Amino acid sequence: MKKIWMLGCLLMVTRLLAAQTNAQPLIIWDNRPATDWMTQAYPIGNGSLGAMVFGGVDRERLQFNESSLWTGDEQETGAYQAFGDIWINLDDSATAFTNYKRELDLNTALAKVRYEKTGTRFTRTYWASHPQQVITVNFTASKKGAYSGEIRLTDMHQAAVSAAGKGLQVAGALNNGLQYAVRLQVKHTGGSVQLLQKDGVPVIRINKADGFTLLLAAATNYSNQRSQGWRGADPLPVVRKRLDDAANETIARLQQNHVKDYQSWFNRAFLQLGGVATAANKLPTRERILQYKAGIDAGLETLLFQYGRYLLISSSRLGGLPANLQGIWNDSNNPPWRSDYHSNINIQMNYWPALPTNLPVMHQPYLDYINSMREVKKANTQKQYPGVRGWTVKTENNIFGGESFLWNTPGSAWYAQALWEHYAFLQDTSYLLHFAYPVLKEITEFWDDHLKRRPDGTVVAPNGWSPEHGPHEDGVSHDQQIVHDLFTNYTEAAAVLQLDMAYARHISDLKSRLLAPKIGKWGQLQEWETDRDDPEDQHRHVSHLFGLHPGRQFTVTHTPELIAAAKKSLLARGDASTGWSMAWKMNFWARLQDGDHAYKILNNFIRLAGSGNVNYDNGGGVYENLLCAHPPFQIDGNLGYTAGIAEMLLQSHAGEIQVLPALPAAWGEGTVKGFKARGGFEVVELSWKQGHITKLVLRSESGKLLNLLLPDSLKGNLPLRREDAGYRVTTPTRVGQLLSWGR
Ligand code: FUC
Repeated sequence: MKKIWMLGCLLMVTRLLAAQTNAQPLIIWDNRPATDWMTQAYPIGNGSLGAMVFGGVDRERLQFNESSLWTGDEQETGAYQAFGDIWINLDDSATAFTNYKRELDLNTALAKVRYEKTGTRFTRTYWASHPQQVITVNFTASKKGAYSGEIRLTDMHQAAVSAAGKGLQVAGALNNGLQYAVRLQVKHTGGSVQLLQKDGVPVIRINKADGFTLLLAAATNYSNQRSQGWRGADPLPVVRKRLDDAANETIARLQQNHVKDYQSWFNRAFLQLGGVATAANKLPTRERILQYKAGIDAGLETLLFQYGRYLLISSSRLGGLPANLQGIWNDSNNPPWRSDYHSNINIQMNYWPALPTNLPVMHQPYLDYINSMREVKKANTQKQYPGVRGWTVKTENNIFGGESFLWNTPGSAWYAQALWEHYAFLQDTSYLLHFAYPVLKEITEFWDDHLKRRPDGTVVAPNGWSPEHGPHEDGVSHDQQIVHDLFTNYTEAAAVLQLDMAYARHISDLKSRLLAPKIGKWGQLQEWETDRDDPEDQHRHVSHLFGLHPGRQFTVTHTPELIAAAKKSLLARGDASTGWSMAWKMNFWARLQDGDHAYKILNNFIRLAGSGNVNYDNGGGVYENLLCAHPPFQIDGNLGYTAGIAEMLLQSHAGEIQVLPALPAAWGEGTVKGFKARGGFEVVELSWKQGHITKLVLRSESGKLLNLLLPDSLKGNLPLRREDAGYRVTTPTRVGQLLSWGR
């Protein structure tokens, strides 16, 4: 069974490799080295192995991570750990450098540092290769013999560094028994390389090399196969083999393989907003953020959009763990919120852009994670709610199933949405049957058992908490809406598969009795059953609008009264906020189909945040390296921003595809390629000028019925049928069929 859907997965991968071209420059850059990890260094990653690049001229530092280096176990949450650092000290620190540039190119996933010293040009190129599973740093110079210096490796858990062949190695274990290993090797041209002992520690000494390359591999014995009790193979032989394989390739080939692999994902979605890239590109990113003005630097808005996709590709790969609060990048053994998996918005938001922006394979680690948790979570749930079927989760989660903080009962139902969405976008029935449905069903069973039936016939989620404020009580709107979403997804899945029809009818009946959303005394959508919403409340969580986004209970087309109430609530909550909260608000305003308001939040998001401390008082924004400042850095904001832009330009949650549903006036013209819509459709091209669509080409990937709605203002010269809501096309399609309108 599992094999069939794995095959489906592979076919999907191959089919999806058809690339778009990203012609525009997408570069984050600076004219000085980084001194601060969180706000300045640049992230590179291959899904599990990652590093932050500082780019110091004489003192280079690469702080590296591996996604499974975690303390904790099935009970204790523990924390995601920093792995170690590579330090490169070059001898010639007395000579001044000029023409320094440090960049991260999103088109190639290569970081680069360039500078000059007394006429010699020095270049470094950094990448984290997925095909090779190594981090590579290549040092070249325009003059022979230009490099002399020392390279050290340090471990964040103080295990001893030993010499290994021509390189350095650490093999250690955490207090939970998790084994880890890292190996660093150097290849060089010209001059010589030797291993020395310095202060009792082995270091690599480089003497007058023309150039050299560092190769680093790191792994742990973590396995997400529950049958092995989380403990897999000894990581040291794995790491050794990866390094040997990489060392046998030429550097040019290593780089080519990396760029090709990365682009096979990245190039699948293209976005250009507001005409051709602006001159702002010529400014270091830090200054560009400071000078950012809405309506002028659409290039920066696009850069941030693509950065979200870059970060997801770099932190979420098939077979690996999902992106945590900081993706995979973390320099501390005691990071904020453990750099964990928070189930009350954060991990979910990480995956919002994956399907709409054509990265379905990057979505899979999240689904695999959910799947791998089931047995542990069932056991934990039994302890809390004896006798129920299925499972749910607490708010803070690790990679072993251990969890902490409060029971976040709707957490599992929110996870279930991702399982359904993967089907909704890709229409892969084999995946739905073999992978998603069993999980959807057991989560549905939990709620079937857990819900409270009241004497008046209404059904409520008991003892909930609207994250993260207000009383603990029954029927909290957030819980009601998430359960509503789960039941919708479950019954639709059962209908597609024609399975468990009697049970699906029972769930459908239960859904119809769920305490319904209420409109309160100031016209707001009530956050609780009691009409107690405070119009002054500006809490960052806006959880009672789940049904608007990412749910689909409230839609402009089908529930205009609830939409009006949701708008009231959102206006009261205000625009200023912290990182992920702003990103969520962009998505809300997109779903309210108010493009100008979504754009206003987007403008607030592009604001240089100074401090890396946990401090919400001054609101969120982005750092110089464009990582989202909650603050501190949390990757959810970056990924939610990307999803927000996708949501402004294409929607498909209401049973129809809506093109440019929330286009702000500032984006008078633009082009989108490769975005995906539910029902199995891809935008081959969508172009607009002066707010009017000039070209729309869709490809049917599923052969399903196309139900397309275009607003009046965008009718242009398209042959469409007029309806109240706009212009509609309803037509059967064939797999692979292109449907086009306009010039
Ligand atoms: C939730 C939020 C916090 C933070 C944390 C990781 O609890 O309320 O703001 O994002 O997750």
